Amino acid sequence: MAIKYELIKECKQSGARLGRIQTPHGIIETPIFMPVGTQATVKAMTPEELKDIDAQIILSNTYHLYLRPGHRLVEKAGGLHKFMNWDRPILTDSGGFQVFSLGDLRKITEEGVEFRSHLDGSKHFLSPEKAIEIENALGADIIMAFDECAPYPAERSYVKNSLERTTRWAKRCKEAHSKPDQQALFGIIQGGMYKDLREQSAKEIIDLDFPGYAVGGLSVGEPKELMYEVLEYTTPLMPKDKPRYLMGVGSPDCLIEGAIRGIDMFDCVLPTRIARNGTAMTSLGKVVIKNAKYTEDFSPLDPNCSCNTCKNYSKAYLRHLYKAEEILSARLVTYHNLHFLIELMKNVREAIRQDRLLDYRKEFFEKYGYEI
Ligand code: PRF
Ligand code: ZN
Repeated sequence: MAIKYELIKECKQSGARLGRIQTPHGIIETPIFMPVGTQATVKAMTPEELKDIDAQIILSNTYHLYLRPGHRLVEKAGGLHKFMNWDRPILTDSGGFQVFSLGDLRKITEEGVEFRSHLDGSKHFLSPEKAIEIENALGADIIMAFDECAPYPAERSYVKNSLERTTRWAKRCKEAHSKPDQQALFGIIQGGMYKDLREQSAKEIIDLDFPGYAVGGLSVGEPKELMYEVLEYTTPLMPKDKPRYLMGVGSPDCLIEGAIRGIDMFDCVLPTRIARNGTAMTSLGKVVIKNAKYTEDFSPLDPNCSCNTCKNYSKAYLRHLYKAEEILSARLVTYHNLHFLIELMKNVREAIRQDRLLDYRKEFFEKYGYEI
């Protein structure tokens, strides 16, 4: 077994869990937020900086690394950890989600997905076997099965076919996986917004017996309340002794609401993406740094933040960097946003330890507002 999950305690106020995942590259404390490093880099951050802010695990992507620089090159470098100089845990997504997002550029069959590269238009084929071959070569600690994420909204019949194919693909992924003692392969539950289809998918995927399970197919454009409702009936179907990962979710409110509903792992491009557009997540809500009201505001982005950016730089300076299109703007705001989410999850873990996550949610939202 590549990983070991230990459930430390459950919150008495909510469904949240405090846990620990042991991986070949160290321990992850859960609930955790995983910064996204699609192209073997968390945009604008060095691995040294990621360590400064206590990032415990990062996510990378099969689809992108397969197209460029190629998984065999990464393998020659000694694997993804060595290639990018990150010696802590890594999770790779299978590429399914990215390929399905290509729209007209792809064709789905039972065998897999034919698609054209977003880089040069060249033709490729990704199947469960191919995705696992790539993930085995990249060498992440946790690897994801090749699934199909149905769009929202979608007809029941479409979602049913798609989740049943996801089960058949999950089985093929498991059979293709050549390093189960070094890399933990997680299964992905689909089923859209249909309760009985989530139940069917959960049963079929859990019957295949993976070391961890993800909830896929959420945060695809549905209202947040609907996502919370789906989580409310899906997480109780999942085994207590395995980690639970909610894919592609990372706004501060969704992290808290997800943890309350028993999710242990989250990832999202949101904090890094909006940082490059000059938006900071703070304890008092969003700060859009280009706003004229910050022209002469010499206070930090977040008065309650202890990060390097907030210790040393003012909103007026960050606004100037952004307006002047200086790359330091992206670096300093990304550093702050990731620090903010990592601190938020530390607070969530402490609140679970003290059986007061619902109280913590209330305190958080009183300051933060409800806008992101
Ligand atoms: N499947 C995979 N990756 C994903 C998703 C999914 O459903 C999502 C859905 N929000 C994000 N990333 N493989
Ligand atoms: Zn800060």
